[in-house]
Amino acid sequence: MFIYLDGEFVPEEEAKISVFDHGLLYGDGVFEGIRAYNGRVFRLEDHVDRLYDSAKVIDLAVPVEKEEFAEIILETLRRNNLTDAYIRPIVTRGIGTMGLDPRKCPKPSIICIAIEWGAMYGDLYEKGLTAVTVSVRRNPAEAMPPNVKSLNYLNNIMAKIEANYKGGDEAIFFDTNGYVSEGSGDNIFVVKNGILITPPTLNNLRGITRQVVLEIAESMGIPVKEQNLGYYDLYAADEIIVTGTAAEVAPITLIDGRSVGTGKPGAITRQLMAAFKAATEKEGTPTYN
Ligand code: PXG
Repeated sequence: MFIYLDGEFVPEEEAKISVFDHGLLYGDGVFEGIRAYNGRVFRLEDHVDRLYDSAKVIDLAVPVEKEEFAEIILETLRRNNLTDAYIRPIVTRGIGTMGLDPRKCPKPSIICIAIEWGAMYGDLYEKGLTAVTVSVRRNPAEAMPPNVKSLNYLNNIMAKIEANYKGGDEAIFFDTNGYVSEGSGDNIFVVKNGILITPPTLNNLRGITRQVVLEIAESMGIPVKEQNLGYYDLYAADEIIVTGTAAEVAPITLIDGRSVGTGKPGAITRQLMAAFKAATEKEGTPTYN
């Protein structure tokens, strides 16, 4: 496996960064999670845009232009002969000394990893996932905006740990106001009376899969709403869906011990899963040619 590291493709064993990189010392940096299907990178431009927006918000100047970054991603796939892959671009604050002042880090590092990674939830797409709501709250936007996809994922990891102990496949966060936020690594939708509803993106990551699902739903004539939700809306939902680059479009059929709807993936969920799969098979930036 070859990893892109600051201008070079190096074998995985040689892909090392300094213990003084503030990405390690402070979680100071940003990343993306992207998938390629069938030799095409799905929504490449949207992911690159979001990476640069995350970087901008933390005052991190990415040392290459967006077009070059997109090319680094494509070339990482080519060097590894991948057509279907999970891609992880990372920009760290770079090497500094102790002390959290980013001015100590003159040169950000760019890393790009691409690996094969199949469906994250295996056979659960048929059966549905078990979700649990967790007591840990999503970082409020006024503290650390969930829209910054930063290298500090401890808020999400704390939620995941809680879900693990409670026996859930995924954790569902509330925000500090008690509104539904998102999963530990995916966005959430509910279906109620034929309407697809998802929270607005102040208290969660503006997911690219979320956006694709909203577009697909509109094109299929499924009514959609962006609206704050409470735990009532989860327990009373006809269907619940989580969406993410890793998770793709996945049904939740049990939440906090309650069956969702019939306890099986619902009709709208199944339509959206199929349409999403079709989109990934035909859309995207070609890697080869
Ligand atoms: N919310 C959070 C907190 C995420 O981390 C999403 C929503 C969905 O966003 P996209 O743009 O992917 O639809 C994410 C994305 C991993 C992994 O390594 C996690 C994500 C994406 C890729 C890999 O577990 N989360």
